[in-house]
Amino acid sequence: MKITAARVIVTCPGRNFVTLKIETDQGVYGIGDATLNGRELSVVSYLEDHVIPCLIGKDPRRIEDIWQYLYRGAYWRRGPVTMRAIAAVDVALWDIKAKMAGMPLYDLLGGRSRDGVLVYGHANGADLSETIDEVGRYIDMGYKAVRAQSGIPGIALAYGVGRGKLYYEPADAALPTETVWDTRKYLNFIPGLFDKLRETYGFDVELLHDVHHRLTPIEAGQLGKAVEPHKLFWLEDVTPAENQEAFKLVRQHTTTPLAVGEIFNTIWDCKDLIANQYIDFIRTTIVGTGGVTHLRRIADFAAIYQVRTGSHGATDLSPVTMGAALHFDTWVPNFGIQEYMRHSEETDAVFPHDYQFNDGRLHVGDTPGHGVDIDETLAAKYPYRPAYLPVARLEDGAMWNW
Ligand code: EZ4
Ligand code: CO
Repeated sequence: MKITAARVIVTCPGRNFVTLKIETDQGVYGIGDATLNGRELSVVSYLEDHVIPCLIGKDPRRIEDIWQYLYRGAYWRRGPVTMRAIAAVDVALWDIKAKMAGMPLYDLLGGRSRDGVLVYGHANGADLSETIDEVGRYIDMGYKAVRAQSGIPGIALAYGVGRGKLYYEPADAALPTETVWDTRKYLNFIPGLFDKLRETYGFDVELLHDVHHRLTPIEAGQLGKAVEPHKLFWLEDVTPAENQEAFKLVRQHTTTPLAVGEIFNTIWDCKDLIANQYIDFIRTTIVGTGGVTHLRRIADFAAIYQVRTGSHGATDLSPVTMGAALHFDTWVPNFGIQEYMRHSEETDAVFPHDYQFNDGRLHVGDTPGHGVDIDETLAAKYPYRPAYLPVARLEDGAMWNW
């Protein structure tokens, strides 16, 4: 069996997506997601100029060998561009293999571990009372877990509060939007938000919150301690994680569960976080971390330390990643939760898929492969549009982490 062709499809049904389609001499094709929010075209070039020429003629059944070829063979390892390109190839090859086997991907991975995949939705409001209402709206839709982000008094354009609600999108401008950050105002506000949320909705619903890399380790320890009574499912990205040891300090000060990893690219980015049990949930995802082949390695490693998965699932990951992730989640023994930001109707139409939301969980279908396709005719109607994530500055103008 041979790979005969591979093509990159760029489409913007409301936001940009990069998709790789691999074709074979048996007529079976597979698709993989290569979207890198705000840096899309760099992955297009990496695939078209440097990966696809190496794929033609290779046996698509040799997924592991092709993964190692692209990882070791580049000489230059890791990084968001490289690992997304590898992920796109890997997911397309798993799609092909599962189609050839006539199995849904989860079956090929080892079979079903659970009936459905627990997901959390994004509730966000401009202020405290709107955020309380939005969380209620998600509970009414059947969600068992909700992430709460709120506008902060005195902070213009706080993280996680977009113009939309159900379809909120952070990459919102042709050049990065400037936002301002103030740690003191944030820390003064957040415990009160969760007081009110627990007072209103009780303790049965799981609540989550994303700090989005804004705090120092000791500030993160303070916040974790302050929200301990609110029993969060997790506090996410409390501090930047380039220095994995930074989490040791956070961990020493709080029992609030910690999640990190949506911007990680390989197992090496989380090796110490996991082995030292500094975290509870690893948020690496299929598209960001070299596909199913590498995410499986991370999950198995994490299982030894009772760290569970909590894969990134924002709208900048296409439905192709969501489909593959749901198969992964259906199989992976140490599953925790899956993030689920709903794609727009335009996006869902470009990427027909068989997963469905029902009663707080997503359920994969039994279509052979990962169950997601691309409608190329429709995709062609939405040309690429530059869109960037915002940047953040402190009040004195100095750059901070967005
Ligand atoms: O801001 O994926 O937990 N989810 C997140 C995301 C990120 C976006 C950035 O592109 O932090 O919403
Ligand atoms: Co996040």
